[in-house]
Amino acid sequence: IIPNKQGGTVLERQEQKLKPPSMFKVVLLNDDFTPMEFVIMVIQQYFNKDRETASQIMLKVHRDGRGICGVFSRDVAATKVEQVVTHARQAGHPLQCVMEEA
Ligand code: NFA
Repeated sequence: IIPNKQGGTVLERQEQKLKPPSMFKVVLLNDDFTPMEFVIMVIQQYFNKDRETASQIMLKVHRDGRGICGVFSRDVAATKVEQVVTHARQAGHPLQCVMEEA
């Protein structure tokens, strides 16, 4: 909206300067206590992976300390983190799940 010399306004087309939405990796972190089977089930349930893929991701986390379960929009990533952490705490496991900008 731009003022004109008659005291009114004119509407001018906005520049299209919208950035694509940021994407976020959802990462599982290793610990010494959460059972491997529990981690495999979590990856299958919350990240839609088959058992083979879930097992590979779990072993990667176990060996390297961390592993990516998926890349999502900010809202979806935050929801996954909350769901995984809530499920783990309810089961009494210290499993950590975090999000980071991709
Ligand atoms: N390190 C855990 C164990 O030996 C397994 C684990 C894997 C935990 C991936 C957290 C994430 N029981």
